[in-house]
Amino acid sequence: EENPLKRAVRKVSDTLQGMAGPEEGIPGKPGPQSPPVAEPTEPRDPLPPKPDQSGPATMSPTGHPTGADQADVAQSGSRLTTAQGARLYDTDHSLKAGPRGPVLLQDHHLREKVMHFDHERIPERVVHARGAAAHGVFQSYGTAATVTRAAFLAPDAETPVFVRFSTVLGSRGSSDTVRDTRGFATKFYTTEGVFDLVGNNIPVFFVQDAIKFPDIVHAGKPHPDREIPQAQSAHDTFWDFVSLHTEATHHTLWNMSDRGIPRSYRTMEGFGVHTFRLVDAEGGTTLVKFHWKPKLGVHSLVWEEAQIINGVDPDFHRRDLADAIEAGAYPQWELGIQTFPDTPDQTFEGIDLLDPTNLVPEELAPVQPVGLLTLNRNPSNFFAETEQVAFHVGHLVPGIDVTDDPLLAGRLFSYLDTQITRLGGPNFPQLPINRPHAPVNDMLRDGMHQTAVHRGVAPYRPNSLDGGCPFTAGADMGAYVETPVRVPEATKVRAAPESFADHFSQPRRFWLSMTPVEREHIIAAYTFELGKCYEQAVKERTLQVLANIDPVLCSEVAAGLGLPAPEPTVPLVDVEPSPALSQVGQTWPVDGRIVGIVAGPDGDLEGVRAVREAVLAADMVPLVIAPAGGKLGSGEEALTVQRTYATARSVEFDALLVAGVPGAGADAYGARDAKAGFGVGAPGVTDPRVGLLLSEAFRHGKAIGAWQGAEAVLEAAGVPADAPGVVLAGSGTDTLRQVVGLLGAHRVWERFPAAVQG
Ligand code: HDD
Repeated sequence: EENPLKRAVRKVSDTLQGMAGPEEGIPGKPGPQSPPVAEPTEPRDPLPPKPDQSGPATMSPTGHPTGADQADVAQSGSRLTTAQGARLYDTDHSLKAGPRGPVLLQDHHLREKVMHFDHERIPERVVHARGAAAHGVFQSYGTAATVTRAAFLAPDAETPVFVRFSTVLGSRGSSDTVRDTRGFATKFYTTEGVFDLVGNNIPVFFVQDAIKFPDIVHAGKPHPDREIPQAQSAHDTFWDFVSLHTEATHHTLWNMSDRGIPRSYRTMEGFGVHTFRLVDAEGGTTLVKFHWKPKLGVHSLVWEEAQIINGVDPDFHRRDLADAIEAGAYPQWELGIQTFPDTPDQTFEGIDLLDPTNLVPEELAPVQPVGLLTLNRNPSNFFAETEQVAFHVGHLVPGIDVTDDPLLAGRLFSYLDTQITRLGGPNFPQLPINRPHAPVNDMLRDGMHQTAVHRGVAPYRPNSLDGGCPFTAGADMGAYVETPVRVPEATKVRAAPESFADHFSQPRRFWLSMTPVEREHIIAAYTFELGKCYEQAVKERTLQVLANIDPVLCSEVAAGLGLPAPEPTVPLVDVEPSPALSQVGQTWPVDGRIVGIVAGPDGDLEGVRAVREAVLAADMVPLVIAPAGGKLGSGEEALTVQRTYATARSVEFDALLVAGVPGAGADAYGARDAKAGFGVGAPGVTDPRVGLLLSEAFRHGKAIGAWQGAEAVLEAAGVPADAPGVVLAGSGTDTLRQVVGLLGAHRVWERFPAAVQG
């Protein structure tokens, strides 16, 4: 019996295969070889949603009406109508006084159609505008039940979820693989109401107080005069602010690390950032930090790869998430918690838990798994779900409470407030994607875009006219009761606590926890970003900040900028590294990895077929790359081509294999023989696109393999056969076996010249 994941990967591969031809294609989707499809002449009902595309239940589990049923809001009927349901006979021509005459004002259909179109856009999110989302389920292990009474964390609880990932700075249409923080927002539709965990892929934040949020965002967004650059921090205003406002140092360092350019949403960690307070059934409290740990490990792109992807496939992360789910290779994360005693000082091992620029090393407080998140359903409508979903850190359930983190306090205001502009009024909780799956009886009435038809006459308390309904509940009936935390006697001030003043020891810990190759990437990132700045003072001030993290970091970046390295202005603290912060050095599952198989028309088709099967068997995705689209070989055995030399670019693949050519000796064929299929264009020259494919993959530390003499192609691409991570074997499957071994480490790290030693 094939395991579900293998089945799933096989399905995606078959689907991709189908992209080239109608026979195996997606039903109804013409392939390039099929005859053009004529316009249908017979009406039919709208297509039902695919099984994996139905929206979330809009009724509570108890059947309580929480709004209109999905069926009421979907389009129905087979004939085109106006918004009012009147059937139309023509929607292609305006009503005119004669075919060449003026258009008449009385054309109500024209006016309705254009009026609606004129208002199709809503304001994009002021931050996190670019995103992608998916439905899923959260299965509780029950391990958190000792510290929280939250029903969705009880043993065996299963909760529907909707998760939206995002970049922070870019507009809605910006590229996915920019250097930026990523949002990781989860809506749990629990039986006790909605709980939103609105986190990021970086565990610390730029500012300690929400009053500084507009400042960091204004600095990070494009310059107000020319509105450039889009979706990135490589410009003067960003570096101006973070070099002056040194509490941003820790988050900025994470951004400049590989965390700023994730390989996939599926390979990102998520963090709740703030410290929250859990409350158990007896009222006992525990301070907590939330973590999402991806099952596939934490992996990143390399910078050049990220830049190329921005042009080649700006939807790289969005596509990756949707494809994986469509294939059934469901992304998974474990939710984990770090717990700390709820002491009056709210510190742990000297770390102020209310300072959101701090993390607590996992070596000091291990992350304890409490449940499993599986994303298993793509949204059926981007606007209705991904765009209209509204997260809010104040969407809390009994058993989870907030702390006095001043950043969190401001967020508790902002997330409701922003929806008034973005979603046009206070009734956004009625949008299908935002509706709780618990009964709602809220006494909130009327307002813009009200869709509920409320019953009763007395939406006020106390009342007698509606029989006193609705009644309040006690804590024993699941009411949300704020934890009676003692507030220390204090004087009203605009000030931060003394403990918030250390801006450098945590960044230094992060730097010291990195492997040499990760440090090299950080140095390169600072050098790139500051190199994009024009203001000398901004660069010099940033170097001063770097000197306060580490002299090596500072001097390397200074050398790249051609500037002197300053001395630190604070004593460098002797901090213990936290190995858990590094992404390098372990072996991870290879599920869902993309393996490109470069094949020429005269290549070892038998070998390619065997490799394709073996890639699938290893739960990865094989893509056959050939000079042209269509089929390789003929008859039953013909292989479908998924990528051509024109459409393939190395950045899409985690590993590349070059098919051998049977009967040809190493020196007799290949790069120098146009017949081998690698030499289109001038005979005897390797196709430059294949050369680029291989040389790029090599430069980006990807595993490369070739069999049966195809090493001549590697040689022509400038890929040394004896370099680390380059596999040459007698057969395709032998080559693949070794390449899979390399993929577990994500990249062939030995290929990066680690300029700075630990
Ligand atoms: Fe925020 C959106 C995460 C601080 C104000 N934020 C937003 C989203 C994420 C985060 C993931 C996108 C949600 C979605 O997909 O719809 N934000 C964070 C994290 C923060 C943080 C992890 C710090 C720990 N945010 C923060 C502050 C403020 C805001 C301090 C305001 C004072 N954030 C917003 C917002 C957004 C938002 C303006 C824009 C769109 C939205 O809320 O719905 O309210």
